[in-house]
Amino acid sequence: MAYGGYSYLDYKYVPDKDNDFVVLFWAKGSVGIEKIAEAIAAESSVGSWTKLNTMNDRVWKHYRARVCWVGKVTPNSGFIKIAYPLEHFDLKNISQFQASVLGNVFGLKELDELYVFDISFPITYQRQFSGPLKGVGGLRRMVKTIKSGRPHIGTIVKPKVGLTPKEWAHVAYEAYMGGLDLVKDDENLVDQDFCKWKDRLHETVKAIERAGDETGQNHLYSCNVSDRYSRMIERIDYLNEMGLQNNIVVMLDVYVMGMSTLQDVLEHTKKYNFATHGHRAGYAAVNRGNFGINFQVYDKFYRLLGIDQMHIGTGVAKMEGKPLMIKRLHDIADQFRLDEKMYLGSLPMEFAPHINPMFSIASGGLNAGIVDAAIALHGKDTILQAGAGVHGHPGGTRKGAMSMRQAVDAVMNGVSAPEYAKKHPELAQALKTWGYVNPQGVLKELEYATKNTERLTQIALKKGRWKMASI
Ligand code: RUB
Repeated sequence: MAYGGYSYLDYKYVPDKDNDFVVLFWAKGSVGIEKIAEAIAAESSVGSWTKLNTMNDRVWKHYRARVCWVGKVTPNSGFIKIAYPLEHFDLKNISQFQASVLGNVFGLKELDELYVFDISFPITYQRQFSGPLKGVGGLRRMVKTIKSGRPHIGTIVKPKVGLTPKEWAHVAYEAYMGGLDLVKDDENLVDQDFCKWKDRLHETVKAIERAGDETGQNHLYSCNVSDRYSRMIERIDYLNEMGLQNNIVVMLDVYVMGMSTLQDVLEHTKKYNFATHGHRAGYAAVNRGNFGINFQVYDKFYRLLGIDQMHIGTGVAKMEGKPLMIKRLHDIADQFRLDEKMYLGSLPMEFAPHINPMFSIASGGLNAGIVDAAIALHGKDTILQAGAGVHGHPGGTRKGAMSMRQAVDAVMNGVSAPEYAKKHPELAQALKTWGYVNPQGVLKELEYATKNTERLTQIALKKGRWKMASI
């Protein structure tokens, strides 16, 4: 078996966790799966469609990719693991990494499907990165929740766009007064004419001060600075001049701005000691179809680069992502060792000890009736954000915020939301409006997966990507 004159199959090769990248693919095409695997390995490392007169032993020995495993599902589809040596890459350059491993391979015409499930990053590579500055512990210190250990609660001001700065800040004030820790811009609100960035910032700072005087709490504002690089830097400089480190979390639309830009912006926020908030709008364009990249790959990059709090979906509400995948994204954010404990679809990996955990954000379609289920899945080290679930509450924003806070307090007191609602009218009204999602459903799904790891792997190997439990 060969592609372009060389064979990349090396099933005896055992990747080295310190020095090899391993990429787990799903592929389907018009030729045999082994040939597909070789084509991917060639195009993403040293080869091409035909033999090269310029190839030599040194290049072949040091820089080629190795197909170390093929899990055949049908003659022309299956799972593939490919190992890439550290020397192959320009280690300080994420664009180069993406152009290699996540680049031309998606365009090979023999392929009908190509999906990158996961990448395990070797420890030596991880040393290029500094990870989150604040992470879970730092953000908890800002909001003073270290002792209680409760989830943080936030809201996305709605409507997404259109409110004036004063209107926007008034909604923020109401949310803080209802007991929320965090208010945020939506991903598509930055500096539009109806709500200029600086005006909104100034009004919101006033709202934070006013609410803080009344509640005695430190409130946060995830302030969206996303734009071209130079304007983001100007905005971050301005936030620093205002000395807002204690209340502002610099919000970045991380996926759309690209990894290399993000890397530079995060150096800037870290220099000024700002916490950061990663919104992932757009990621699903390459996550859901025949060709794509699973979000767990990005989530690992965002932690390495140093986002402090990061959207990962809810698993129980409006955005895609089954509970098993959400659980995995949590593990990526807050664990140091990722086992292959669940099923085929993820790779084991260790994070370097200096890479702090990241705070995961559950957001998209949440309301007080879903909080029990969300905490059952995400645990308490999570940030629960509800937009319409706060501002669509029949009693208005403040009562919507209260209902979210009461739902979290219920869990912290070991009581179900319907029980707690008997003495908390705002929560009762939310449950009456949107219903209650019993956490047992999600708990059962997780328990089944944990007890049936091998079975789920066998199902994946027999039926392929589209029948997998996690995707
Ligand atoms: C939430 C919302 C956010 C989503 C993005 O609003 O619009 O942008 O969280 O999804 P609402 P994700 O609470 O009204 O649904 O967090 O999965 O990236």
